[in-house]
This record gives sequence, structure tokens and C-alpha cells, in this order.
Amino acid sequence: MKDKIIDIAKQFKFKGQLINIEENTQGNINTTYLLTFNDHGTINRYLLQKINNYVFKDPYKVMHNIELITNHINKKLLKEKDYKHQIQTIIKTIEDKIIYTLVNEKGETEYYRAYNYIDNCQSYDECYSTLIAYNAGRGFGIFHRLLSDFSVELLDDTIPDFHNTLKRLEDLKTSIKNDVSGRHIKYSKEIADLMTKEKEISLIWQELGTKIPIRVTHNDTKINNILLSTDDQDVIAVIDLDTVMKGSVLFDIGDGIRSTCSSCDENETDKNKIHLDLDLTKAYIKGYLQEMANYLTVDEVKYIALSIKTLTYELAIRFLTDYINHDVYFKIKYKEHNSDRFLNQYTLLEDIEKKMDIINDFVWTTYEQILEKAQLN
Ligand code: GN1
Ligand code: MG
Repeated sequence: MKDKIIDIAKQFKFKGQLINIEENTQGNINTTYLLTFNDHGTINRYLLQKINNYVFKDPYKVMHNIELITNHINKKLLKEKDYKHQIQTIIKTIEDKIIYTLVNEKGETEYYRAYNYIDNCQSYDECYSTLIAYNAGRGFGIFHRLLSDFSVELLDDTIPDFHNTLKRLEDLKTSIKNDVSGRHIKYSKEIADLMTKEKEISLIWQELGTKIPIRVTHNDTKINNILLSTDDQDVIAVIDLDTVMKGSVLFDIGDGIRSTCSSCDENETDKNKIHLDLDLTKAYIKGYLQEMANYLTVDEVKYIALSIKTLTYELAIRFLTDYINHDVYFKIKYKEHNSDRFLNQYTLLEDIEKKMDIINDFVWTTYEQILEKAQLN
């Protein structure tokens, strides 16, 4: 493997001599390597990634979207003289392409792309302070704000229906019908319960484009997709831009809170430890609204609490569907991994349902406070 990566690295415009290769196993989809180069004493780091083309059917469209939005964000940061926040930069191939392809020994095409590595930053798999939650919320708020004047129609739908929760439910039903593994029996009680929530979890998608504005969204706002400064944990960048498409900010808020404000990470198997931490949730909402309150419509604000429930529900059924389909989508580290991930999100969902009113009240109070303060300034 190492020799293969060394050869692939020669195809990109990296500066210096390759001195180290490290695999990063945080993501559930792509395969990522951190490459270190020595350029006459200067250390340069890059990320080399093999794009999962089972998930991303057209990697060129993915990279095209990323090129457009990173150019836009870079221009805006310069214009606003914001030298603190960053966005990943695509490193092109020696032939000036955004993707390098090769055909492997099985005759399959592999797709590789590279980015600069953002130094002096850290990402977390679990949130352990309100400061981290606040800055994660702010980070995605800044991202939405910077893209608020980008024309959404320029972006391709790289994974159609990605946050169409009702379609995800249909996929679950199909997996149960096809029954390739016999695994769904284990969860008949949970499945019956999930089916009762169909109407509520369809609402956001159904109102997208009418009540809810279509905007540029990240669509994968889990906690480890945000980089915080190693000095003071201030937000520096949003990463993993593969799923940037048109959508609703509610997808990002809901997914961000379910991931960042859970008391545990997605792999925790002790049900008793899993709940939505309200302090973290409040900090996240505050951070997000600090950046975006002025841009949101009242309907968007109204659905924030529902978005947390919807996105948790959605990921729960995605893990369950993949478990029933015998693990074809998410990378697994052990046999029952998707089953454990499902139970984790299902437990979180049960807790979120109990806290909806508290969250909703907090959203409105914070929203009004921020708008009031903005008017006084
Ligand atoms: C995947 O690649 P990663 O780990 O950031 C998935 C997300 C899920 C997440 C759950 C393209 O994200 O939608 O929320 O796993 N990405 C894709 O951990 O399906
Ligand atoms: Mg991802």
C-alpha cells in the first residue's frame, strides 16, 4: 500500500520530498492519508484522499462543487480581510487536473484528490466543553454566511435526496423487504416505533423550496468536520466538503447538534451513557445564531428543534438500513458496528424527543436576544 501511495503522490503538485505517510481512519466514507513533505527544511503537509465512488457516483461533480465554493469562500475571506478563517485548497495534479485516476489490479477505476493540510488545528470525535460546541455552531454559521450570496443553481446534486428523510425511510422498507441478511428481526420493535414518526420527519424536506429557502449547505456537519485552533479552540475551518450541495441550513444545524451535543460519540454502546447534553446544545445554538440570526427566516428558526430530531432519526435509519443490507455503505470496524451505531442514534433520538420543548424555547429566546442586540448596535 505504501508504495502505491508514494507513486500516487508523485502525480500531485506537492512541494518537497515525501518523508511520512499516515492513514487517518476518522471518516466513514473516503480513505484518507496525511502526507508530510520536506522542502529544503520547510515541512509541508497535505491530505491525499481516495474518493469512495460507491457513495459519490461522479467524483468530478463532487470536485467541481468543491472548487466553486472554496474559490468563493477564499475570495470573500480576502475581501472581508478575515485572515483567521480558512478553507481547504485543492492541490491539483501535475497535469493541472482536480482528480488523478488509475485503474487497479481488479480493473476498477480509483479516484484521488488532494488538499493542503491546515496546520495548528485539531478536530474532535467527541465534544467535551461548551466552548467547543459554541465554536462548532459558529463555524457552520460562518460557512453558511460566507456562502449566502453564492448561486445555488451552480452546484450539482452529487448525492440526490441525501437528506430526504422520507426517501431514507423508503430505503429502510426496501431493505427489510429484500431481507438479504435476516438481520431486521432483531429490531422489529424499534422499526415499528420508527414507522410511527413518518409524518413529522418528512416535514422539513417537504417544505424545502416553499416555506424553507434553498441554500448552499454542507450536509455532513459532524463534529470532526470542524477544525479548531490548538491555541484557543477558536474555529478556523470547516472541512469535508464532499456533500456541499443545495439544501436547507436545517440539515446542517440538526446534524451538527446531533453529532456535537450528544453526551457520547457515535460508537458508544452503553445505552445508559447516551443523551443529548442540553448545555452543549444551547452553546451550539448560540454560536450558530450569533452568525446567522440575521439571515434566517422565521420558518427556519421554527424548525431548528425539529431538525435535530429529524437528522438523528435519519442517521439512525441509515445505519439500520446498512446493517440490514449487510454493510455496503459505511465502513465498519467490526461485524456488528452498524447495529451498534443504530442503537446509539436510536437512544439519542428517544432522549431528544423528551427535550424538544426546552430546545424550542431556548432557540426563540436566543434568536430574539441576538436580533435585539444587533438592532441596538
Ligand atoms: C459519513 O465521511 P463522514 O464520516 O464524515 C456520512 C454522513 C454521516 C456520517 C456518520 C457522504 O460521514 O452522512 O452522518 O458518516 N457521509 C456520507 O458518521 O454519507
Ligand atoms: Mg464525509
